[in-house]
Amino acid sequence: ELREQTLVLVKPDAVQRRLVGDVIRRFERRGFKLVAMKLLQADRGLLDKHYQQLRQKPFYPALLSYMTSGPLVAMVWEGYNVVRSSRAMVGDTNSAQAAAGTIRGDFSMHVSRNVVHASDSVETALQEIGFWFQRDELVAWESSDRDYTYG
Ligand code: DAT
Ligand code: MG
Repeated sequence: ELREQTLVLVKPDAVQRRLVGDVIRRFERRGFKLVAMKLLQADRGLLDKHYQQLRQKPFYPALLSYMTSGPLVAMVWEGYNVVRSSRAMVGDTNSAQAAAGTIRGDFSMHVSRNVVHASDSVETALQEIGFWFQRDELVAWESSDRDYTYG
């Protein structure tokens, strides 16, 4: 499916550390297509939905305070196998174990400041994109290099 989409968040630590461009660059270089992007201050209501599976975890209060500590950048990337490929590019949840060459492995050391989010399945991605974006914020466009990035 060439139209698969995923949600990527450049988390507040990465915005503060001026890493937004580095994250975007990796997705662009891989060939994925940017179809939505915005800088915003997330509120608790949005994060409670986004992290609904984690609300009972002991670290959830700290995660909320980190994720609301400043602006973040939300993006939707599109392309073949983008959900799985993005997870591989992002690396292990725990930055201390993330492989070199991954975003977390190259830009962070600790699980509590792990720079980026990427959806973990196609179903989750659909749900998460709906939490962060209005339907009319996604832009449908054809990239001119299409025949050179897909066979
Ligand atoms: P991922 O972001 O790799 O999908 P996740 O969905 O399991 O990982 O958890 C979401 C975020 O919660 C993760 O990026 C960082 C934080 N987190 C997860 N496990 C944690 C832990 N043991 N201690 C502190 N923060 C944690
Ligand atoms: Mg997750």
